[in-house]
Amino acid sequence: MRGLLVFTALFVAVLGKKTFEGHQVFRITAQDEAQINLLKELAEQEHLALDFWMGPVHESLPVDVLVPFNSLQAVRAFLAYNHIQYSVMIEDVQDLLDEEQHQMLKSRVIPRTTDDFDYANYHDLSAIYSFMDLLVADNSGLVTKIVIGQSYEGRPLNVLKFSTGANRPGIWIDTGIHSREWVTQASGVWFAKKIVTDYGQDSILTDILNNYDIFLEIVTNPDGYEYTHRSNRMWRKTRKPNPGSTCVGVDANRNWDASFGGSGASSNPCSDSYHGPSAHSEPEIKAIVDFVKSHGNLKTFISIHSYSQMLLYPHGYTHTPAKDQKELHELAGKAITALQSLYNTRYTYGSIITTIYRADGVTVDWTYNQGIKYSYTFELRDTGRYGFILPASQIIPTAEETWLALMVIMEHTKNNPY
Ligand code: 0X9
Ligand code: ZN
Repeated sequence: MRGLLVFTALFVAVLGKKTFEGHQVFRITAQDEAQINLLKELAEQEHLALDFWMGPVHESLPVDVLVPFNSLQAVRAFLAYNHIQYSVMIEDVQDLLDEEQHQMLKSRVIPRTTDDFDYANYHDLSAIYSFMDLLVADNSGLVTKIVIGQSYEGRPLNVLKFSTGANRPGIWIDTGIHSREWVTQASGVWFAKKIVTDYGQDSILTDILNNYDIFLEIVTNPDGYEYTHRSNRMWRKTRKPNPGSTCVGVDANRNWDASFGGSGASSNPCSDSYHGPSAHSEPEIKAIVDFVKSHGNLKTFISIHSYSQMLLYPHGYTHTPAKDQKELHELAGKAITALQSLYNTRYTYGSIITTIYRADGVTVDWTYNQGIKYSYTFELRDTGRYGFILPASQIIPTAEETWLALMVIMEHTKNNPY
């Protein structure tokens, strides 16, 4: 196993991008807990190198899994033998990735202003960082770029600050903490442009920005994001090596000091939900922790993921309701109603543990426990047809509808000071 991992790592390092020819994504529908347990056993077969995009957790949620070409026969046989139902969601993952690359090559013109930027396409890290600089240059009275730290590989952790006055309470939004969730970074870019366009035009946003600063970290995991472009499109974690293991990276959404190390995370460095050696071990997370503490007056914290179409609030680690559960639940309902009004995209909502699955050490549990009442996390489009490989044609609709939900939460924040 170790030999295989070393070989794969060398392969990527020497020959470039990992390919997914003939790899498929299965959607598995377990009928009962026994089948869920069988799927958990399947997940532990490390030699199959399965990438569970969703689950397995409980019967009510489908299990999506990326199956490498060389493991297809074994997985099909296992499912058939155990009478577990499934369908093939993605016939050939590489076909989708080729199409995604084809779309990206179409917009290789370098924009000179943020009006020329191709919002309907995915972009690499340098293009997004250039976008931030253009936005600041064009809107210097409203936007500044602050660097809250450095990634493990030394990249700046850039945050856009939208502000119209000193000493305001803050609203935080982050996208891309999981690097492969590309529609989130792309939506973050669109939000940034939307804010500068609507300030002074839209009365509600203007009112929000006349009373609150908005902080937007678009590429929260820049090392991972660069890696998804250069080496492995399916990379989720940070890129810090794990001493004593050939596996790299920590799940940045399990690394927070809120029930750190609990059962909704993995202690295996090779797992995609590895919590890391200690809470806030990842520089990308420590930078946000330091920022939140030194700011001291954030009222809202929204961490954006994909996919599943969910709006979630604390907790991830316990069924004990958050003390603001009623208000958080009602507000989430209003936010998803607004979201749905645009393109009829349907979301579910509730606490993390009841709506998706138990997850320990997640961002918004930490921020909520810090006293940031309006702590939410989104899972954007879709519900699994394309999963993390959402076609670029859906970026703008996704961002537009999500913005309506964000506005509901931000306006509620403004109208309910605490
Ligand atoms: O496993 C996760 O971290 C989240 N799902 S994802 O596919 N985006 O990785 C779910 C955990 C709870 N949700 C959030 N805190 N966003
Ligand atoms: Zn995620």
